[in-house]
Amino acid sequence: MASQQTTNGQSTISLGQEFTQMVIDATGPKTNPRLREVMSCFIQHIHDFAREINLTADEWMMAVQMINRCGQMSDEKRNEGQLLCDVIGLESLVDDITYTTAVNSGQSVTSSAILGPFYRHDHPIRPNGTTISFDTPADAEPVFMFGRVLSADGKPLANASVEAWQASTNGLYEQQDPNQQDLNLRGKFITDAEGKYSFYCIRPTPYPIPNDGPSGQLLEMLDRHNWRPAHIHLVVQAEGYKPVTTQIFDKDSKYLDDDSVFAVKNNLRVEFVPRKGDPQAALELEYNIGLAPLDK
Ligand code: MBD
Ligand code: FE
Repeated sequence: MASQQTTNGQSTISLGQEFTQMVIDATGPKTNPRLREVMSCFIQHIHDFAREINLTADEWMMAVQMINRCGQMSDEKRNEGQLLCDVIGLESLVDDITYTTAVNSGQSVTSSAILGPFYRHDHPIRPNGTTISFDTPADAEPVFMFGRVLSADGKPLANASVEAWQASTNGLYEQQDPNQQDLNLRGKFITDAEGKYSFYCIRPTPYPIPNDGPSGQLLEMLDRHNWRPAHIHLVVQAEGYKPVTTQIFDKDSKYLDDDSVFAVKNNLRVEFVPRKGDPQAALELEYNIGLAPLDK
Protein backbone atom coordinates (compact mmCIF):
# COMPACT_ATOMS: atom_id res chain seq x y z
CA MET A 1 0.00 0.00 0.00
CA ALA A 2 1.24 3.47 -0.86
CA SER A 3 1.83 5.69 2.13
CA GLN A 4 -1.37 7.42 3.05
CA GLN A 5 -1.54 11.19 2.68
CA THR A 6 -3.05 13.14 5.54
CA THR A 7 -3.86 16.77 5.91
CA ASN A 8 -3.16 18.51 9.19
CA GLY A 9 -4.73 21.82 8.32
CA GLN A 10 -2.05 23.64 6.38
CA SER A 11 0.01 21.15 4.48
CA THR A 12 -0.09 17.53 3.62
CA ILE A 13 2.05 15.19 5.71
CA SER A 14 2.89 11.67 4.75
CA LEU A 15 2.97 9.98 8.15
CA GLY A 16 -0.76 9.49 8.74
CA GLN A 17 -2.89 6.74 10.28
CA GLU A 18 -1.10 4.02 8.35
CA PHE A 19 2.21 5.03 9.95
CA THR A 20 0.61 5.19 13.40
CA GLN A 21 -0.84 1.70 12.95
CA MET A 22 2.58 0.41 11.92
CA VAL A 23 4.13 1.80 15.13
CA ILE A 24 1.35 0.24 17.24
CA ASP A 25 1.68 -3.09 15.44
CA ALA A 26 5.43 -3.21 16.16
CA THR A 27 4.48 -4.35 19.68
CA GLY A 28 5.52 -7.97 20.10
CA PRO A 29 3.35 -10.95 21.11
CA LYS A 30 4.94 -11.36 24.56
CA THR A 31 3.78 -7.92 25.76
CA ASN A 32 1.60 -7.70 28.84
CA PRO A 33 -2.00 -7.24 27.57
CA ARG A 34 -2.72 -4.14 29.65
CA LEU A 35 0.55 -2.54 28.56
CA ARG A 36 -0.33 -3.28 24.93
CA GLU A 37 -3.70 -1.59 25.46
CA VAL A 38 -2.21 1.42 27.24
CA MET A 39 0.65 1.98 24.80
CA SER A 40 -1.48 1.47 21.68
CA CYS A 41 -3.89 4.13 22.89
CA PHE A 42 -1.06 6.42 23.97
CA ILE A 43 0.71 6.17 20.60
CA GLN A 44 -2.54 6.77 18.75
CA HIS A 45 -3.35 9.89 20.78
CA ILE A 46 0.12 11.39 20.80
CA HIS A 47 0.46 10.94 17.03
CA ASP A 48 -2.98 12.46 16.45
CA PHE A 49 -2.04 15.28 18.84
CA ALA A 50 1.18 16.05 16.94
CA ARG A 51 -0.65 16.03 13.61
CA GLU A 52 -3.55 18.12 14.90
CA ILE A 53 -1.45 20.96 16.31
CA ASN A 54 1.36 20.73 13.74
CA LEU A 55 3.95 20.06 16.43
CA THR A 56 7.31 21.39 15.23
CA ALA A 57 10.73 19.87 15.95
CA ASP A 58 11.62 22.86 18.16
CA GLU A 59 8.44 22.56 20.21
CA TRP A 60 8.89 18.84 20.63
CA MET A 61 12.51 19.35 21.78
CA MET A 62 11.35 21.93 24.33
CA ALA A 63 8.99 19.34 25.78
CA VAL A 64 11.72 16.69 25.83
CA GLN A 65 14.02 19.07 27.69
CA MET A 66 11.25 19.87 30.14
CA ILE A 67 10.78 16.19 30.92
CA ASN A 68 14.56 15.75 31.25
CA ARG A 69 14.79 18.64 33.72
CA CYS A 70 11.94 17.14 35.75
CA GLY A 71 13.99 13.99 36.15
CA GLN A 72 17.24 15.80 36.86
CA MET A 73 15.75 17.77 39.77
CA SER A 74 13.78 14.89 41.31
CA ASP A 75 14.97 12.81 44.24
CA GLU A 76 13.43 11.32 47.38
CA LYS A 77 12.41 14.81 48.55
CA ARG A 78 11.31 16.25 45.24
CA ASN A 79 8.95 14.82 42.61
CA GLU A 80 8.89 17.29 39.75
CA GLY A 81 7.32 14.85 37.29
CA GLN A 82 4.33 14.44 39.59
CA LEU A 83 4.10 18.21 40.07
CA LEU A 84 4.07 18.74 36.30
CA CYS A 85 1.18 16.28 36.05
CA ASP A 86 -0.56 18.14 38.89
CA VAL A 87 -0.52 21.54 37.17
CA ILE A 88 -2.18 20.07 34.07
CA GLY A 89 -4.85 18.36 36.19
CA LEU A 90 -3.66 14.83 35.42
CA GLU A 91 -3.23 13.57 38.99
CA SER A 92 -6.75 14.79 39.87
CA LEU A 93 -8.18 13.08 36.79
CA VAL A 94 -6.39 9.79 37.52
CA ASP A 95 -7.51 9.99 41.16
CA ASP A 96 -11.09 10.42 40.01
CA ILE A 97 -10.86 7.48 37.59
CA THR A 98 -9.21 5.20 40.18
CA TYR A 99 -11.14 6.03 43.32
CA THR A 100 -14.68 6.78 42.20
CA THR A 101 -16.59 5.29 45.10
CA ALA A 102 -20.20 4.29 44.84
CA VAL A 103 -21.80 6.29 47.62
CA ASN A 104 -24.97 4.39 48.38
CA SER A 105 -27.99 6.19 49.76
CA GLY A 106 -27.68 6.77 53.48
CA GLN A 107 -24.01 5.79 53.42
CA SER A 108 -21.21 8.20 53.80
CA VAL A 109 -17.78 7.72 52.33
CA THR A 110 -15.11 10.42 52.39
CA SER A 111 -14.16 11.68 48.93
CA SER A 112 -10.60 11.28 47.74
CA ALA A 113 -8.19 13.98 46.63
CA ILE A 114 -4.71 13.72 45.19
CA LEU A 115 -1.74 12.54 47.25
CA GLY A 116 0.60 15.27 45.99
CA PRO A 117 4.39 15.14 45.91
CA PHE A 118 5.08 15.63 49.63
CA TYR A 119 3.83 12.39 51.20
CA ARG A 120 6.35 10.37 53.22
CA HIS A 121 6.08 6.64 53.78
CA ASP A 122 7.65 6.79 57.23
CA HIS A 123 5.18 8.79 59.31
CA PRO A 124 5.75 8.02 62.99
CA ILE A 125 2.84 6.74 65.06
CA ARG A 126 2.07 9.36 67.71
CA PRO A 127 -0.30 9.03 70.67
CA ASN A 128 -3.78 10.51 70.26
CA GLY A 129 -4.07 13.98 71.76
CA THR A 130 -0.44 14.89 71.00
CA THR A 131 0.85 17.44 68.52
CA ILE A 132 2.39 17.20 65.07
CA SER A 133 3.62 20.79 65.33
CA PHE A 134 7.15 21.11 66.67
CA ASP A 135 8.94 24.45 66.17
CA THR A 136 5.46 26.02 65.87
CA PRO A 137 5.97 29.42 64.21
CA ALA A 138 4.71 32.50 66.09
CA ASP A 139 2.19 33.29 63.37
CA ALA A 140 0.62 29.82 63.41
CA GLU A 141 -2.85 29.21 64.84
CA PRO A 142 -2.87 25.90 66.75
CA VAL A 143 -5.87 23.64 66.08
CA PHE A 144 -7.18 20.61 67.92
CA MET A 145 -8.36 18.19 65.23
CA PHE A 146 -10.42 15.20 66.25
CA GLY A 147 -13.08 12.83 65.03
CA ARG A 148 -13.91 9.26 64.27
CA VAL A 149 -13.21 6.81 61.50
CA LEU A 150 -16.46 5.12 60.53
CA SER A 151 -17.67 2.49 58.10
CA ALA A 152 -20.00 3.74 55.36
CA ASP A 153 -22.97 2.62 57.47
CA GLY A 154 -21.75 4.52 60.52
CA LYS A 155 -19.98 1.83 62.56
CA PRO A 156 -16.89 3.13 64.45
CA LEU A 157 -13.66 1.54 63.26
CA ALA A 158 -11.05 0.77 65.91
CA ASN A 159 -7.36 0.43 64.99
CA ALA A 160 -7.72 2.53 61.86
CA SER A 161 -4.72 4.68 60.97
CA VAL A 162 -5.03 8.39 60.25
CA GLU A 163 -1.96 9.94 58.65
CA ALA A 164 -1.84 13.74 58.45
CA TRP A 165 0.71 16.12 56.93
CA GLN A 166 0.71 19.81 56.21
CA ALA A 167 2.96 22.71 55.19
CA SER A 168 4.12 25.25 57.77
CA THR A 169 3.04 28.91 57.70
CA ASN A 170 6.08 29.75 55.55
CA GLY A 171 4.52 27.60 52.82
CA LEU A 172 7.05 24.79 53.10
CA TYR A 173 6.73 21.13 53.97
CA GLU A 174 9.35 19.88 56.39
CA GLN A 175 11.43 18.17 53.67
CA GLN A 176 11.61 21.43 51.70
CA ASP A 177 12.78 23.44 54.68
CA PRO A 178 16.13 22.96 56.46
CA ASN A 179 14.77 25.02 59.39
CA GLN A 180 12.04 22.55 60.30
CA GLN A 181 12.85 19.42 62.23
CA ASP A 182 12.55 16.05 60.55
CA LEU A 183 8.90 14.88 60.40
CA ASN A 184 7.52 18.21 61.64
CA LEU A 185 3.81 18.62 60.86
CA ARG A 186 3.41 14.92 60.11
CA GLY A 187 2.01 12.10 62.16
CA LYS A 188 0.08 8.86 62.18
CA PHE A 189 -2.66 8.21 64.74
CA ILE A 190 -4.44 4.95 65.54
CA THR A 191 -8.13 5.07 66.41
CA ASP A 192 -9.31 3.79 69.80
CA ALA A 193 -12.14 1.34 70.50
CA GLU A 194 -14.71 4.04 69.66
CA GLY A 195 -13.00 4.85 66.36
CA LYS A 196 -11.64 8.12 67.74
CA TYR A 197 -8.45 9.92 66.78
CA SER A 198 -7.18 13.34 67.86
CA PHE A 199 -4.14 15.55 67.53
CA TYR A 200 -2.95 19.13 67.57
CA CYS A 201 -1.89 20.71 64.31
CA ILE A 202 -1.92 24.23 62.89
CA ARG A 203 -4.53 26.00 60.81
CA PRO A 204 -3.25 25.52 57.26
CA THR A 205 -2.41 28.56 55.16
CA PRO A 206 -2.38 29.01 51.37
CA TYR A 207 0.78 27.66 49.87
CA PRO A 208 2.72 28.29 46.63
CA ILE A 209 3.84 25.12 44.90
CA PRO A 210 7.54 25.12 44.01
CA ASN A 211 8.22 27.39 41.02
CA ASP A 212 11.93 26.69 40.57
CA GLY A 213 11.45 23.92 38.00
CA PRO A 214 9.60 23.10 34.78
CA SER A 215 6.18 23.06 36.51
CA GLY A 216 6.63 26.61 37.77
CA GLN A 217 7.96 27.68 34.39
CA LEU A 218 4.96 26.18 32.64
CA LEU A 219 2.57 27.95 35.01
CA GLU A 220 4.30 31.23 34.26
CA MET A 221 4.18 30.66 30.50
CA LEU A 222 0.47 29.82 30.83
CA ASP A 223 -0.14 33.06 32.78
CA ARG A 224 -1.23 31.15 35.89
CA HIS A 225 -0.37 31.54 39.57
CA ASN A 226 1.22 28.73 41.59
CA TRP A 227 -0.91 28.89 44.76
CA ARG A 228 -2.90 26.20 46.50
CA PRO A 229 -5.69 26.83 49.00
CA ALA A 230 -5.00 26.04 52.68
CA HIS A 231 -5.17 22.25 53.11
CA ILE A 232 -4.28 19.33 55.35
CA HIS A 233 -3.45 15.99 53.73
CA LEU A 234 -4.89 12.75 55.09
CA VAL A 235 -4.46 9.05 54.37
CA VAL A 236 -6.89 6.88 56.32
CA GLN A 237 -6.80 3.09 56.38
CA ALA A 238 -8.62 0.34 58.24
CA GLU A 239 -8.49 -3.40 57.76
CA GLY A 240 -11.30 -4.64 55.54
CA TYR A 241 -12.02 -1.18 54.09
CA LYS A 242 -10.86 0.82 51.10
CA PRO A 243 -8.15 3.27 52.15
CA VAL A 244 -8.76 6.91 51.36
CA THR A 245 -6.20 9.51 50.33
CA THR A 246 -7.62 12.98 50.65
CA GLN A 247 -7.16 16.63 51.56
CA ILE A 248 -9.37 18.92 53.62
CA PHE A 249 -9.63 22.58 52.74
CA ASP A 250 -10.26 25.60 54.98
CA LYS A 251 -13.60 26.90 53.72
CA ASP A 252 -12.40 30.49 54.25
CA SER A 253 -9.16 30.08 52.30
CA LYS A 254 -8.14 31.97 49.20
CA TYR A 255 -7.64 29.93 46.00
CA LEU A 256 -10.45 27.41 46.63
CA ASP A 257 -11.82 28.26 43.20
CA ASP A 258 -8.49 28.37 41.38
CA ASP A 259 -6.27 25.75 43.00
CA SER A 260 -3.13 25.48 40.83
CA VAL A 261 -3.41 21.67 40.94
CA PHE A 262 -7.23 21.35 40.65
CA ALA A 263 -7.75 19.23 43.78
CA VAL A 264 -10.61 20.99 45.60
CA LYS A 265 -13.95 19.23 46.04
CA ASN A 266 -16.87 21.00 47.71
CA ASN A 267 -17.48 18.21 50.20
CA LEU A 268 -13.88 18.45 51.44
CA ARG A 269 -14.28 22.03 52.70
CA VAL A 270 -14.13 22.30 56.50
CA GLU A 271 -14.67 25.01 59.08
CA PHE A 272 -12.23 25.68 61.91
CA VAL A 273 -14.25 26.88 64.90
CA PRO A 274 -13.30 28.49 68.25
CA ARG A 275 -12.30 26.07 71.03
CA LYS A 276 -12.94 26.94 74.66
CA GLY A 277 -10.83 26.21 77.72
CA ASP A 278 -7.81 24.69 75.97
CA PRO A 279 -4.55 26.59 76.51
CA GLN A 280 -2.99 24.60 73.64
CA ALA A 281 -5.43 25.63 70.90
CA ALA A 282 -7.98 28.39 70.31
CA LEU A 283 -9.44 26.59 67.29
CA GLU A 284 -10.79 23.11 66.70
CA LEU A 285 -11.91 20.95 63.84
CA GLU A 286 -14.11 17.91 64.21
CA TYR A 287 -13.73 15.70 61.17
CA ASN A 288 -15.18 12.23 60.74
CA ILE A 289 -13.92 9.98 57.97
CA GLY A 290 -16.10 7.36 56.27
CA LEU A 291 -14.56 4.32 54.58
CA ALA A 292 -16.15 2.11 51.95
CA PRO A 293 -16.01 -1.67 52.36
CA LEU A 294 -13.57 -3.61 50.16
CA ASP A 295 -15.04 -5.01 46.97
CA LYS A 296 -16.09 -8.60 47.52
C1 MBD B 1 1.21 20.33 47.28
O1 MBD B 1 1.36 20.71 48.56
C2 MBD B 1 0.21 19.49 47.03
O2 MBD B 1 -0.56 19.12 48.06
C3 MBD B 1 -0.05 19.05 45.73
C4 MBD B 1 -1.19 18.15 45.45
C5 MBD B 1 0.76 19.46 44.70
C6 MBD B 1 1.79 20.30 44.96
C7 MBD B 1 2.04 20.74 46.25
FE1 FE C 1 0.02 19.81 49.91
